[in-house]
Amino acid sequence: MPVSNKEITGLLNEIADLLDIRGENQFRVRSYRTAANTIAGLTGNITQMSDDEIKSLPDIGESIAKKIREVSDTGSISQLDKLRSEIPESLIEIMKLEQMGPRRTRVLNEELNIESLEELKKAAEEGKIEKLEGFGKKTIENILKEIKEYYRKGGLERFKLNEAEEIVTPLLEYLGKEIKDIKVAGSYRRRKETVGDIDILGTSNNPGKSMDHFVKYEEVKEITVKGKSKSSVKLRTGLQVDLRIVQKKSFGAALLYFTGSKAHNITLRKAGQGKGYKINEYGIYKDNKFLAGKTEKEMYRKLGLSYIEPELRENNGEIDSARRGQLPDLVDINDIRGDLQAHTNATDGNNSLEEMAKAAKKLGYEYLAVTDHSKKVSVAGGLDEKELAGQIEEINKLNQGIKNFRILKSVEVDILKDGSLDLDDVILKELDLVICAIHSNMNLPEKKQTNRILRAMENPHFNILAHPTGRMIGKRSGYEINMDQIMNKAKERGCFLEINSNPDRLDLSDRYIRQAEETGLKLAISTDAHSTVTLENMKYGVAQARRGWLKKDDVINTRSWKDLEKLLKKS
Ligand code: DGT
Ligand code: CA
Ligand code: CA
Ligand code: ZN
Repeated sequence: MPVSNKEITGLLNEIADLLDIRGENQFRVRSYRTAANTIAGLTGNITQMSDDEIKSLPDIGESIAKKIREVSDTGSISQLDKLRSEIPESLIEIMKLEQMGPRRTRVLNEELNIESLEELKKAAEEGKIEKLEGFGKKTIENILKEIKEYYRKGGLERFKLNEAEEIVTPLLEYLGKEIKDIKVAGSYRRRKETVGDIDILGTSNNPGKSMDHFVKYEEVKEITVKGKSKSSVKLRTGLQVDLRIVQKKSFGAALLYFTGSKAHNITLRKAGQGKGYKINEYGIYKDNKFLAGKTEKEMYRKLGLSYIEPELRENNGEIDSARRGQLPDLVDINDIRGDLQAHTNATDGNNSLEEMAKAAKKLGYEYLAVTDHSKKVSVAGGLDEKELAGQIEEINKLNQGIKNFRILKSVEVDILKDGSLDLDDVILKELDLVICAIHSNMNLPEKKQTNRILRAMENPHFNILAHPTGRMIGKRSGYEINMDQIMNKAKERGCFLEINSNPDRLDLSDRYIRQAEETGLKLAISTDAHSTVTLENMKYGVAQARRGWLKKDDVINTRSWKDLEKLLKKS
């Protein structure tokens, strides 16, 4: 089997992280990340391409091409092995905390000589970190919380949803040959941003044989438990998978139980107790009499509740709402009529304007906003006013040739440090919509960072705030900002916030999405695609929106362009 694109992407990103911890030149660090990005957007396996083809890819030069060849020939990259041996393991552990990432790890290492989680914890508790720029009170609290969790679980390795999906999809296909009614439960089914392990349920006439089949899967590295009703394995990727074979009459009860969340289950059980019911993974019982268990729907019905979608099962009031019959009718992927953030090869995307538009149309969309970066983001080759004007012209031409589809003229304009926008109003005025975002000075103190965004929203052309918190899942926690103020201002100014569907971001969080909904602020779900392939990430953004209780009407890109256009018009 050739080394997969994903493995190579992982290795290149790791090189970038390690170089970043060491404080190497930022252009060099970034060159590995952009190369990794390019590879992630490819459809075919990169190791099957010729050297010349590899070098002709955007952002992949001679030196990185060599490393790709090295890993495909030998399975490793000597430079990475060297870096790994030079940088203390304990420092890498720190970097992997969601709140930390390479940048913050370096700062703490340089300023306070912190080299381990123990030292980090001590410095945080003693108030030493607060004095450094970019570490607010909230951040430090979160760091401490994360360290506690780390010790509790004996590690933090969680998989991002897309990573898990890539591993789970072929496994399900394999299991399907021997096992019936296969269904993934757990956090994966609830569509959390990351999953700790995978919980699979199925039924079988011959459980022994089914379990044999499971543990013989070629990706299994280690069998932890093997029984007739439950087996657990660790895959080569490090992901743990639990498989349970259950009785048909208990399938719904098991699915409900193992989908969780634990907090949802506990509240549900309490609700049942009020009616004299006992609920477990086999069914609902009263005085030892089996009342329900075959499907989740009948379980909920028996409890006097309407069906609760898995994305809502976090014990955030969904059970009360279900009792009152007031659960929201959640937005669905089929409601989405267009994508409002995508990049082309005019800046750091992989595909041309035309390729992106065609791919979006093929997904059944009516429109796609092309939102290349502005000039401040020079590493991505951001557009200046003149270049953007050129792109506008190109879009006008292309739009004449495409039927039932419209490329929206847009830009992802940088919000500069003082809150002004990176491009002249004269050109912004020509666009269908303007997406605004922060890509620099991410460590400003809360007040400054918040005011920067508030001021930007004063600009009459500001439509959508992209990746509003700037968090990167597993890497950094986002800017220090006052979200109440930002949401209120957005509402007052007729601006919208984005749910960025990139599985590395999923920005906003479910909690902030819910807050937006309660504020009466509508949201856009966008992919921020940098290739035709990643346009398909919309499903992650929609899942995130559902986790934040959004209905179709709460999402602006469920509208036709005609209706959306009206919504974007500002006084
Ligand atoms: P993860 O794997 O950390 O991403 O999160 P989950 O939610 O998949 O949790 P996991 O794999 O530990 O367990 C799967 C489900 O099983 C969980 O969502 C709810 C249920 N469950 C596990 N342990 C308990 C428990 O002690 N009590 C109750 N009521 N349910 C539990
Ligand atoms: Ca799980
Ligand atoms: Ca589990
Ligand atoms: Zn961006």
